[in-house]
Amino acid sequence: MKTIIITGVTGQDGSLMADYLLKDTNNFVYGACRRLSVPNHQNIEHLKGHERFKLLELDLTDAESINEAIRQIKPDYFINFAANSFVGNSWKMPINHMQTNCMGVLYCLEAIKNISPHTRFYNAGSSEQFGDVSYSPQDINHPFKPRSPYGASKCAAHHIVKVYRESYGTHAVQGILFNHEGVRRGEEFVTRKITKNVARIYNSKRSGESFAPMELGNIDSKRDWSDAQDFVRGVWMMLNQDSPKDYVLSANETHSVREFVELAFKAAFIEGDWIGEGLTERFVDKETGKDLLIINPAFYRPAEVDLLWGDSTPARQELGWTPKTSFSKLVEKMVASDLHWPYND
Ligand code: NDP
Ligand code: GDR
Repeated sequence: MKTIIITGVTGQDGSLMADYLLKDTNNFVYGACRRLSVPNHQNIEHLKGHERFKLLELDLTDAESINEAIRQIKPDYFINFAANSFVGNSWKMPINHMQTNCMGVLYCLEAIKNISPHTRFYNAGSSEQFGDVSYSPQDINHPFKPRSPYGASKCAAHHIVKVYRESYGTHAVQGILFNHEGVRRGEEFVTRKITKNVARIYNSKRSGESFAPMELGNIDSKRDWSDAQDFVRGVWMMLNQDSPKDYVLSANETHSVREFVELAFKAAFIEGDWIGEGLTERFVDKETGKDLLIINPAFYRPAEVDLLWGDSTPARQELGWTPKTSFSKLVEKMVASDLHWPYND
């Protein structure tokens, strides 16, 4: 039986990875999460009591808790999905981002090197490392040009993973993953914020109540969005190569926030028109003439990554990884979930 520690198991990717790995009866999953006064375990509630799933207390900023977990379990795999993952927050808490997303990774690598060198390590890299991009689509060779403290913390982690691999032979891989979403996505991220707001507005319209428009920042930035369920499969494939190699995972297409908004309202049978420009631009309901969306400059970032567009050809060719969910299906699935509508993939 393979033993696997997953950090960040309460989050989107960690909980999906736990679900994915527990389908195989040969895996035992330790879900690592930190102590919170009010636990937020909704993504893993269904796993409690599972005979091959156990919770483990671990804080990525506390080296000793990582050492202790690795000392006790000596896992076959250590999948690190824990991070302060919200880019927008990273200007407000840059030190926390560096401590969690970079120092935390170093603590894991040190523990594996010293206590359990056979453990295979995955670290969650990000397309934010490419930042102010030089060319499109971005592949694994694209230079790192981060635009946020979050992006910088992920670049630093990337370099230290490579150093441990080359210096100590640690079986450590790092996926550079473009944006991936789903029904467990945190509500601050733009996709989920949009689908939650679309559901709220739909329900208000249906019951004849007035509604406030949703408020977004830069609707012209472009992202390469995929389904997180497709990505956890790809991560597991990366970890099971004979020798470690980093890969990009992406849909290989890019869409603006504006397009996501249009598709999300369409999925709830609400049609709108864009009116105005810049900070006064609005998305207006064709049926009622009311504002569905307005721009709020508070949601702009001090520095923006305008365009991300990935090239995951090597992962597709060498690992045999193929994503299953299209962009439009992803939007429909997220809207249906927030509306509590049935949805078949
Ligand atoms: P989430 O924000 O959904 O989950 C992050 C997890 O990290 C949560 O479980 C959180 O726990 C945990 N965490 C945060 N700080 C600590 C800490 N100090 N100690 C222990 N656990 C901690 O992120 P995702 O699942 O979306 O992303 C997973 C990883 O992939 C992250 O590293 C992210 O940066 C990276 N990534 C994500 C992409 C995406 O599009 N989703 C794209 C590229 C990279 P708690 O519940 O206690 O807050
Ligand atoms: P991102 O995701 O920064 O790409 O990081 P996010 O959904 O936060 O932003 C995407 C784009 O939307 C624009 N935007 C807004 N974003 C938020 N959150 N809220 C708004 O109101 C809003 N209005 C416009 C942003 O400016 C941005 O351009 C995600 C995270 O999962 C990271 O952890 C991961 O590494 C990267 O994806 C790849």
